Parts: sequence; C-alpha cells; structure tokens
Amino acid sequence: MLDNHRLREDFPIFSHQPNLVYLDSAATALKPRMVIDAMHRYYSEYPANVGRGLYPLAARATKAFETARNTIAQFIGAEPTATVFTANATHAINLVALGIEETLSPKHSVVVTALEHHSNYLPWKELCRRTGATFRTASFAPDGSLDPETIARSVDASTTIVAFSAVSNVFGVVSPIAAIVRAIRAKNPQTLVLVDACQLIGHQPIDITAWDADFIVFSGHKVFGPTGIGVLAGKRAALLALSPMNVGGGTVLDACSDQPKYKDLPENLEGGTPNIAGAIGLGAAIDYINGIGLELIREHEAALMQYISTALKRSFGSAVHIIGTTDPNRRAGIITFSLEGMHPHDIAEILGESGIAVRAGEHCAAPLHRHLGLAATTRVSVSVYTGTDDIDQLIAGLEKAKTLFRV
Ligand code: ALA
Repeated sequence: MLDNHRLREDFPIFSHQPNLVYLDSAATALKPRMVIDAMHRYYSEYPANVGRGLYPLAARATKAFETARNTIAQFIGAEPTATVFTANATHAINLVALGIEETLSPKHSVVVTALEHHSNYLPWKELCRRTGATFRTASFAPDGSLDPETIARSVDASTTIVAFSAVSNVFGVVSPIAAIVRAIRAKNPQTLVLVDACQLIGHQPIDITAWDADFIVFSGHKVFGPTGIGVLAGKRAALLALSPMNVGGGTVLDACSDQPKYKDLPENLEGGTPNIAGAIGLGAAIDYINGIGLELIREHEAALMQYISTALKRSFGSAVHIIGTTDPNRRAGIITFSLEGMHPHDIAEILGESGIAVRAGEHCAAPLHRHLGLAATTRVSVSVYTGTDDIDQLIAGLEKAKTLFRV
C-alpha cells in the first residue's frame, strides 16, 4: 500500500486539521500543495489572459495553459486539440446535449442508464423533453456494473446518443467500457457514445482512443484539481459536429459576416476567458497523480476496499448491506452501504461530530436509489491520503452510532 501518512503531508488541510478523517473524496478530492502553488503562481506571477496578448506575460500564461491541456490530453489518451476545458462535468455534458439538439426530433431516441447521477441524466431528459425524442433508461446489473448487452437492447436505428458512467458514484464498480461501446456500435454504428469518467479518473487508467468513445467528460475537482474546471474530450469529428453553444470572445474568426466563421477546436467550444488558473491547477493535479503512479493508486484503493468490506462485515454482520459487488477489486475507491436501524443522515452527523466525513443521502442519484428501493445510503470514498487507520476510526464511529441508537 501507499504510505498515506507521507502523502498526507502533501495536503495542507491536514496541517490545519490533523485529525480529519476524510472519506468523501468521491464528492471532491482534497487539494495537494502543488496544485494550490501552481494556481497561486499564476495569479501572483503571470496573471495575463491566454490566446490574445502578444507580450511576454501573456505568452507565459498561454504556454502554461496549453501545457496543462497537453498533460491532461496525454493522461486520457486524447488529442490536445480535442480536449476542451469546461466549467465541470455537468457543463461538459450540457455542451454535448445542447450541441446535438438541432439534430433531434420525435423520430430519435436518447439512451442513459438507471445508475447515472443527475448530471448525466437530467441534461438528456431535458433534451428529450425539448425535442420530443424518446428518453430510454437501460438497467444495470445487480453487482452495480453496466452490462453491454443490456445497454445495446435499448439501442436501435433511432438512437442518436448513449450516455453512461464508467463508474457509478453510488456503486463504485468499474464497468466494461470498451465492450459497452462495441455493443452499442454493433447495434447502430451511427450512435454517438458519451462516457462520464468523473469517478474513474485518477483511480484507474482512461484511454478514450482504446474505448472508441465519441466523448468523455470529467470534473477537475474530483481528481485533486480545483473546482470550476472540467474537461470535454473526444473524437475531433464528433466535437466539430457540435453546434457551439457558448459563442463569443475567443471562438470566432470572422464575427462580421452574416454567417460568423468559427475557429477550429478547441477554441470554438471555449467561449470567453477560460478558467486559466483552474486549467493550470488541473494540469498540476495530473502531474501529482503521475508522480505517484496510477497503478499504485489502484492497488492502494483496492486494498482499502478489501479492508473496509471485511471490517464492516466483522463489526455489523448481517445488519450491514453493502450495495453492489462483493469483489473489492472491482471498485474504484467507493463503497456504499446501509445499516439496519440507522438512517444514513444520522450516521453522517454522528460521524461528523467525531471529525469523520462521509456522504449520506441519494448522492445525486435518485433514479438509482428508486430502482433499488432505498431512500438513502451511506457512502465512503477513499484516496491516496486514506489509510487503514481512517477505516478503523470509521468503524469505531459507526459502533458508537450503533450504541447511541441501541440497535
Ligand atoms: N457527484 C458528486 C458525488 O457523487 C457530487 O458526491
């Protein structure tokens, strides 16, 4: 396993709160010093705009911004020019949904899955409401993964796009992404595919080229980066076919003609001054991950998943219900459960009083909870700074809650 105590020194929050047990990294990951420093350097040493100025300060800002783009593109197997900065994953998904809106009519269908979080559910539902296209929801397997054939059964000649998550933010189970894309293409080669990689990035490798997806999206803040920055990457042809929905400064070659002529990717989709510090911070976050090594991170998180599964069962036996797979190796650092006799909100509040942060509720995934017949669950998510000592404290906190509730 990784030396999480050594790694905790990289995260300034732990010098402010040395006893913090942070088990909510799937909501947002903590920020390493090198990310904060990179952003601080931009704001204090070269806070110029990008892509516009001809003076040295602006050239330095543009270079740092584009270097970050290259780092991120390489990390996900995308072309830098097909790696677009957005505000977050939700913004990226809405750019795609709005960008294909003109092509949809009541003759078309859009497919999502029942395990999506609201960000990869509502933009598509709204798109269908506006265009009259049919909104279809493919089911998931009991282990919390997506099954290629189940998704493909919802796809037919009418299907314009399928959007699905690589990892559900509730189940935490990694789905067979390349096989799902193949099954969709076998049913309809014209169907676009969007993969929401929010809960996979930074935990396991991403290769958009090997997946053969048209689009992938993720948020920077879940991968040690700052808030307010996300990425939409994909195939050039698919990105170029999107109607730019955020036109304005930086996107146009000829604004004066009746038919404005727009720039090439990625600028045509990045209207307005971008989140420059955010992009630079996200680049530093990817450098941080590369410095540790994705394979070591994967092994560390798998060991923690094994540890927590065993500890929960040992302490709570048949009163604990872990959602999804029993194989901790298939998880990307997320485990969700319910405990008989205790409401997840009460659990989270009691743990919170002891400095232990977990997430409780529907986790912005109401359709999934409805599908499972559950009102709410408790979610624990880990990262490089998490160790078995954090899990021991979680279990002690849960034991305390159990005593308080006399269950
Ligand atoms: N989607 C984020 C989560 O799962 C906010 O917590």
